Amino acid sequence: MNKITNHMPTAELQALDAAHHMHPFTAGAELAAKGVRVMTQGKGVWLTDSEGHRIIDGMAGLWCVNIGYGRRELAQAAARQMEELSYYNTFFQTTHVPAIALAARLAELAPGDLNHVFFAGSGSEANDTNIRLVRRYWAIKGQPDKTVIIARKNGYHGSTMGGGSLGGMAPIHAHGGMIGGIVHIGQPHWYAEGGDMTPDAFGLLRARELEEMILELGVDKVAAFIGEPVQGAGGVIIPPGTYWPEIQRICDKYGILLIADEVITGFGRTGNWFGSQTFGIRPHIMTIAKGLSSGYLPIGGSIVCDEVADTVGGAGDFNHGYTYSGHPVAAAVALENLRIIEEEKIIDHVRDVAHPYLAAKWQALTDHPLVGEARLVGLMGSIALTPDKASRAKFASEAGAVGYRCRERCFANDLIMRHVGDRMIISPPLIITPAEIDILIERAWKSLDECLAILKLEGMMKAAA
Ligand code: PXG
Repeated sequence: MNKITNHMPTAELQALDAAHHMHPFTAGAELAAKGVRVMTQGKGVWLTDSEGHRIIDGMAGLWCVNIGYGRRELAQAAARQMEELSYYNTFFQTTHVPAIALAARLAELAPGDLNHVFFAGSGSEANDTNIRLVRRYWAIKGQPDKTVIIARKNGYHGSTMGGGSLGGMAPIHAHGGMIGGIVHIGQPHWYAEGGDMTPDAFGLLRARELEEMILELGVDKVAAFIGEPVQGAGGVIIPPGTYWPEIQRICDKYGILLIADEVITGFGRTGNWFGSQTFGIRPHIMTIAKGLSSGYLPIGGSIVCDEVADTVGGAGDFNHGYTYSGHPVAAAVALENLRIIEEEKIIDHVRDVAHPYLAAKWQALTDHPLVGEARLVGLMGSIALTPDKASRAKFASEAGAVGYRCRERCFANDLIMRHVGDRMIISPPLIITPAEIDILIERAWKSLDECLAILKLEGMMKAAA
């Protein structure tokens, strides 16, 4: 076969991709017919595709490229580590310097007594670790029946059998089923589900579903609760202020373990190192991935509190682990990424510059006829598209039909802004500048205008009955 390069015609790359590459969460045949988009380069917040378009990446890849694309320091860290020790495992009473250094650094960064790290290759794997870890913890404590994990509808925790089961997304459960011992309570999504309640009252109501579920199952059956500080893949659902304090109170009262899935919210996304700090959550375990390496290499993990780590570590082998747990090259790259976040004061930039600058412009999108609400925490945001702002109405069309049309306009305007149903979401690289935010917003307005025109043309500005 000829060498396949960036310089091949797009159509040839598309044909080869269609013939051989199965994409995640994608209708393969449909994509093959349409032709996939081919990305070729990235620098800062900018991507280039095979047609030469300069695209502003409002999603930081898949919520992960926190420091932006193309940083030479990370490439150099990887090269140095590959030459020094390209691989060794962390099983069989062995370690290496990158894993030691990264675990120690994460213990320093993580709040409270989250002092121990179990490494994985991704967020899904880390959540699978968490399932086994909390069940093992309670078994050692003499309560082997405490196995159930309570999660939330429309939560996302990955796409392995464990991660997909923790997630509360029916389309994922429909493909391959669920593992047992996981139940879901309602999400704190006031805009879509809060009706006439105030956001704060609704936040309390949804948090109290946790207490009801614990009482229904029996506290002697419940191992843990898991939640994302802010639901990401579910549509950037920022919970009402009452929600997390009430969840924390309930976890404390019944002594169940609290897992904060920080895969998206970690490493500066919400304006602090962790979303748990932004929302006042005191988890026993944090799931991390994505921004840990800014997506330069796959790495994830669980940051675990003293009590759980000491209990599990003090009771013989924990029969769990991955070939690539603490992979030295991924760990070296993650360390370099954390150094850059700290030394370049990227989280200060989010909190003091980029968030305030974007927040005003993001809020102003509610002046657009299609936009019912705009929410933003740190640099993750969403807008709700609606045919009727006053009633927060859904569209009469199938959920997502409008969002999809809006996303298509964004892509056509060289902006990556995604849709979840009929919500549009952003999560740009944390290094985005005010000038780049201006471009993002300008392209978002243009795309919304074009989307509105299309909806009118297609007669889709109708509210669901
Ligand atoms: N937890 C959370 C909160 C996530 O957002 C995972 C776990 C799983 O991580 P891995 O590394 O196994 O993918 C995620 C991943 C989307 C989308 O459509 C979001 C994710 C992954 C794929 C698609 O927004 N988040």
